Amino acid sequence: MTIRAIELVRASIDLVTPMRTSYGVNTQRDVLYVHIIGDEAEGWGECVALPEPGYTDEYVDGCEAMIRAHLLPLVSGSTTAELFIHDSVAIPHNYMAKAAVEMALLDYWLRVEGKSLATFLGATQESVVSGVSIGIHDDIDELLNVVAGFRAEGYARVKLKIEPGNDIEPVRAVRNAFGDDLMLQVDANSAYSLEDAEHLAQLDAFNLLLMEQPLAEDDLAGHAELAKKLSTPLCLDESIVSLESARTALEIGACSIVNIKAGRVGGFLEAKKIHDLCIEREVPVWCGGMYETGIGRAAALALAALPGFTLPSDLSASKKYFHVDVTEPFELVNGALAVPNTVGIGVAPKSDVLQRITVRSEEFRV
Ligand code: NPG
Repeated sequence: MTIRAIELVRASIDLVTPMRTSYGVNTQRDVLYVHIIGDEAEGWGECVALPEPGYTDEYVDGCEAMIRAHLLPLVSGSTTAELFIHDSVAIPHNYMAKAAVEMALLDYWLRVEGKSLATFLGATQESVVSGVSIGIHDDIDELLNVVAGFRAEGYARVKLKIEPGNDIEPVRAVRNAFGDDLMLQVDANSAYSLEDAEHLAQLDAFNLLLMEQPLAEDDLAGHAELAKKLSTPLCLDESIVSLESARTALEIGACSIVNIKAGRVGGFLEAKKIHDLCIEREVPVWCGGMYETGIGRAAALALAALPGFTLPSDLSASKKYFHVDVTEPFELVNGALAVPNTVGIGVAPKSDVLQRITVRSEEFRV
């Protein structure tokens, strides 16, 4: 049952649609995998960091350096995910780097144990309702065509990226074109300030499910102030990096909905704690996305299947992101994705695809 080696694999996989947000344009998914090789099993983790900092201060190259120099030395032949998280507390932040190692350890030991990640986390749903996140479009007719396409594919919920100058009009156009029964929300990725409160209040007219992260990641007080001026529920994403930050945000009224991403909070064990806190406080949660390949998507689906995840996720079908996914593709069935129910994360990379997208890999004996 001993872990013998850990491989860091860098791969590059083209995105079907270059995604533009208030941080910039992503045309490729430059991804880092953590691959654990043991006597009886293998485990896979996917680092969700993007090529450049922006969404948070982490980025793929930085995560790789952090994992190689400071996190892999914490892993011995018998290190479990729980022990790794305990020992890595001494290293502040670096949530996405830690989460990638934790995920690989969870996959490895759950395969040894013969248990699925979904069962381990306490999943109660066999499928997860998929929403779709749509980047900023300058042309409204083009945006309406994109929304129509996803609606035709069966997506139950649409999330529109917004930024100053690209907000009220596109939201109004989508609401008018698709009617009130379309579940619709917006994501600002911190593009606004408290001075924009009156402007943002115009969005209250469109019956949105939520407004995600309008202000800066560290501005919890500002979000609490803004929440008093809006009827649209505020949801935090970038601001929620741990159980403690989730507790503080809820205590001061900075949000009434939480977007949970295991990669942003340092792993699935912390993500479950945040879920459990939100259930206790009757705060709805949903699972955000980070353009994961099938490896990360499989694990995120197990998390999104917990009972408190009552709002549609950003976990869309593989073909929204990649022409060929690194695992068997996740496909939308009745607006939802099936939760993997076999041991570990339930998937593994297809060796031919992994070989084709791999840029470089490095193996470390444990
Ligand atoms: O479908 O996986 C996906 C992407 C969902 O919009 C999405 N992610 O802020 O949640 C976000 C957003 C994002 C993440 C944007 C990272 C930019 C970087």
